[in-house]
Amino acid sequence: MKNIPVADVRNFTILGHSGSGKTTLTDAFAYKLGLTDRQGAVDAGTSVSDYTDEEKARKISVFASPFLAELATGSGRRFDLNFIDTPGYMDFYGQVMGAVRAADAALIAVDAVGGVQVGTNRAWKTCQEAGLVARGFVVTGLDRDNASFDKTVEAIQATFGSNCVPVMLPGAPGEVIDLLDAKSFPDAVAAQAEAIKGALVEQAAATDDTLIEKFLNGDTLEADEIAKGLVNAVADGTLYPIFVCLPLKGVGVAETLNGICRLFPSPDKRVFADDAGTTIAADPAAPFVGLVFRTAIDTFVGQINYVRVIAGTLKPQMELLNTTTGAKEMAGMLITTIGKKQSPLDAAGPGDIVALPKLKDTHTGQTLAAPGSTCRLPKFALPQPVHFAAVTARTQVDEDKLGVALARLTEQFPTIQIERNVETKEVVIKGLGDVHIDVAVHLMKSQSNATVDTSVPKVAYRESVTGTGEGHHRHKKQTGGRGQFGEVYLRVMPLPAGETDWFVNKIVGGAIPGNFIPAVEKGVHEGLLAGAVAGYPVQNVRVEIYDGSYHDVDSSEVAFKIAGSRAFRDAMSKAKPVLLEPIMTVRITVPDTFMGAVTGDLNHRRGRMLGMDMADGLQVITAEVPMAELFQYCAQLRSLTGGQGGFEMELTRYDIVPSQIAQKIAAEAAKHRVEQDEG
Ligand SMILES: Nc1nc2c(ncn2[C@@H]2O[C@H](COP(=O)(O)OP(=O)(O)OP(=O)(O)O)[C@@H](O)[C@H]2O)c(=O)[nH]1
Ligand SMILES: [Mg+2]
Repeated sequence: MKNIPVADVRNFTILGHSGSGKTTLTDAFAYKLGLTDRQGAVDAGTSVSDYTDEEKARKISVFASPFLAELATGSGRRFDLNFIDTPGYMDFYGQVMGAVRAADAALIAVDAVGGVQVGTNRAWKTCQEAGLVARGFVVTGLDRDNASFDKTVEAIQATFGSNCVPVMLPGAPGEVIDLLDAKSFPDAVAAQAEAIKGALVEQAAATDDTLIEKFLNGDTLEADEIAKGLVNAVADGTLYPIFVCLPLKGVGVAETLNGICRLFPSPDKRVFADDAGTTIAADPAAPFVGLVFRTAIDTFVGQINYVRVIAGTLKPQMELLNTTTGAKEMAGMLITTIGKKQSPLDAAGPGDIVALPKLKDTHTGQTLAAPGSTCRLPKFALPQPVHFAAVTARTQVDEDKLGVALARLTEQFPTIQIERNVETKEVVIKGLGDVHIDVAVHLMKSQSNATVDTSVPKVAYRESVTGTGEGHHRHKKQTGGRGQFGEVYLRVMPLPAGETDWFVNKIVGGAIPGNFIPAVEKGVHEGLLAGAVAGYPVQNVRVEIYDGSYHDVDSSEVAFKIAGSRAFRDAMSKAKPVLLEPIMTVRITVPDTFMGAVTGDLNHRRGRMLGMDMADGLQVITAEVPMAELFQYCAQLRSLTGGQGGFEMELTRYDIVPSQIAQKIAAEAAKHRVEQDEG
């Protein structure tokens, strides 16, 4: 395959709103390119792109799936084509972020019924952020009821600019019109077609002296000449071509493939730079540099890393250096995948995507390069998790496998975080949505045979005081021989902001001898671990010991420790104690029509509005909401907005839980303590 020059390599990622037809388009491409005998279909579970059990069961894409194919054009020119189909669900957005960094161009699928949606905007923005300049649109779903090509184009232009221009139009049923190729147009669209083509030809002619001469002489420019003139406009983002395709009917597929090959730039046009800003030329003879954009776990092969070759030529058995970690690696086999099918490759050059099985210690986002290289590609920031679930292994056997299962999850999804919370003693999986967590739990079972149950995580509450309280404990025990004696008086109050000195000894006259003070402090410290309200850790308090008494023979460290701890509990319960809860700042992005529903719902969640803004045609609501109210929020937001809303959140501070709710939590905690004591 590598006798194809870099100029004839193309590399696309297919992006778009969920359900906009990305995978259906990918299946149509794969079939047209001869990779499958029959066209795969998402609904029938035969898609070559949504081929994993998770994707087949849910009929949605979960992973970024690449494939490599060759296209022979009528003129005898052969293209080496790489595609990466991506998931539209926000839950799997991490996969999209890898794909946009690995591709030279983005094809954004826009469904002709739904038009421009939140996911369309997100795709565009992700490309902007990743510096992926060459973008185009494929209008899909034209065979559906209420589909409109013209309205879809209008919406695309209204959102992304008038330099989004159709290069194809829908024709008679079962036909499309390739504006560059067609010499004449059907009457129904002639005026529109002539106008668009005229503008495209003019734009193309302006890029080249010979073309402009031909154009001014009134000569007809050939399709390839027009395309050649337009490639640079696509490469530098002054033209975003719009294609039309009816993938389920096989209409427009060949024309779209042909169009994207001639209008989109080759890998030497997307400028990759290392993290020091040095450009990396797409030279097949240069030392190898590649980006790992996805790590997968394959049932048979184990770990597979998908690599986008940026420079050099990768060959089997090549020694490699992971320049991100410094680890030495060895490329064993190079493989290309289409669905479950894997075929060996003997070389991969700039622009190609190849899978490397069984690397030792290499993961998504890292750079692989020739030994001795110092080239490292810039890191990309991943979105923060918004949906949390506590997981519990069902049996001891499952518990033993839990560690490996969780590690495999984070390898495949760098957007998943695992937290072992010492306060709540729970293992919490954090992901980008409820579907993400659900997929994760299934994968733990299917890949690692670990069955886990999930539950809403416990909130890591804290406790503090709002007033001053005095407490006392006299610990006295006479058990045969030597007794135990220690008496402590202390005061608890809020710790003034900015101060750290929390334990103050105000004893005068040796009421408690100095050598027992550390024991009192230890006791108070123990008291801080379980506050007086509901047994949660106490923060931001100052403790002053001011009096006490001792016994020459019976006083001991143990006795003063116990007295300190109990006196603290006594004082805290009188110092207007409160329960504190984590408060998150959330940023919710929704189309205007859902504003009322979303803000109303936030009120029910004890949310406090901080502001509203417009960004990219959408409303952005900023609010503070207690974490306890957000555990199921992503499903709620999806149902409130029909999947059009998105949100992000971060921990801002701890704040006082309203007393009614605090009472319930305290009662719950007391019940739990009794159960534990009895158990
Ligand atoms: N009628 C019609 N249905 C389509 C078309 N394209 C896709 N569909 C259907 O729409 C549904 C979603 O299609 P997919 O190809 O899975 O969409 P997707 O964008 O890959 O979805 P995600 O990957 O989950 O974001 C499936 O039921 C497809 O059969 C089309 O052009 N016409
Ligand atoms: Mg899909």
